[in-house]
Amino acid sequence: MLPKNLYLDDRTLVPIAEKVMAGERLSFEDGVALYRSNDLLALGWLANSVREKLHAKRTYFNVNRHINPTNVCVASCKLCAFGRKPEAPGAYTMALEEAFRIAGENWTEAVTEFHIVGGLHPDLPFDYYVDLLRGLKQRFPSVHLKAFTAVEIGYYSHITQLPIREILVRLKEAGLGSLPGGGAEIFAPAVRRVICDHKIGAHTWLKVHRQAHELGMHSTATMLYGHIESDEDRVDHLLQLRGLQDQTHGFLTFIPLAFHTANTELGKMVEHRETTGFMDLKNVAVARLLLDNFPHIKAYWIMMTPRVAQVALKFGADDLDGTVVEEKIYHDAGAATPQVMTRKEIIRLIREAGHEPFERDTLYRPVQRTETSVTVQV
Ligand code: V47
Repeated sequence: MLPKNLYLDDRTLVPIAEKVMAGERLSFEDGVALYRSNDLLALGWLANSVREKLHAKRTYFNVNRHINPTNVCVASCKLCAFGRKPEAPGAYTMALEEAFRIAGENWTEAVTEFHIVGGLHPDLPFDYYVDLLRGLKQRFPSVHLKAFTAVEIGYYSHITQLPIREILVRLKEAGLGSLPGGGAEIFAPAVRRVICDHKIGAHTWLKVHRQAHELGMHSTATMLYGHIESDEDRVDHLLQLRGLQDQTHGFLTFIPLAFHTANTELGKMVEHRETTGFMDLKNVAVARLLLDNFPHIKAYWIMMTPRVAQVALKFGADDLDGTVVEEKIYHDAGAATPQVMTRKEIIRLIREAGHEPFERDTLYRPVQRTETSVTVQV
């Protein structure tokens, strides 16, 4: 029996809605049917019912800062506007002292997380990254270091000829707290060959996260949508993530990422400019429904705009990504969103949606603030 207040315009959703209400796992075919449906309000209603079961009206956010130590990259991914060849205009690499200075700049709101990702630099030794983490940890001991995508970890393994596990162990010793979810893109090999030919494949991406989980670290997962992928590719991607999560339970959150076309080779291959609000909300809702073993779904406001991210809180998302401060990957690709949002602004977006703001650290533990101190409740 479906609840009376659920109105299904698209009757093909009836069996899926019954499964969701009974807490049953959805299949590959169900996932494709969800993507094919244009009954966005029904998808949102269903995803919101799952979200409310898990988190009621609580909406998480964190105060973080992104640091991109270099944009120099040996890969030439068609999806990317951020990477540069070493001699190209705009190429930069931060000296360690510069990265430490930037980390502490405008310290108006004590951050609880540094989110650190960068290009695959041809000349920087692995020790640069170890020293970066160690130096940040020494200077900012209370800040969680969420650093290096699986693609970067795979690259460090390649340049050092050390196994992935050894790379993770050394970075963990230097202060690594968890891995961000970037570089996943779309796992389907045929799509990957076009959009990010030089990147590690799905197998290695999943292996890096599996090994990080086995070493006791958490991580996040992403999916890049809105380019040449099909509904089936997206569902396959989500179910591969769900499969690993069944085994390790190490993923904290899933973040759907909307492709931004400007200054990218891939942008020239697609007909549209940007994804639509409809598509953004549909991806949030479908992710919430398929990823039944992921505790959180994040609406990354930088990518979907604060306006759509706020609405996404009613379509399955329970987390707004943080204050960010300076963002390069999306802004190089044409994002018109601001680069920083204050705690106050994030709280307003959440309250206006009728939700309760909950400041978290990277591991979703509550953060308590006074005028002069920040403490994480362990
Ligand atoms: O891996 C690159 C994507 C990712 C473009 O883990 C692009 O909490 C759109 O992973 N258009 C990096 N997307 C960002 C990322 C992320 C962001 C926020 C939170 C977390 C988390 C992770 O951005 C890349 C790639 O998938 N990306 N270029 C582009 N033109």
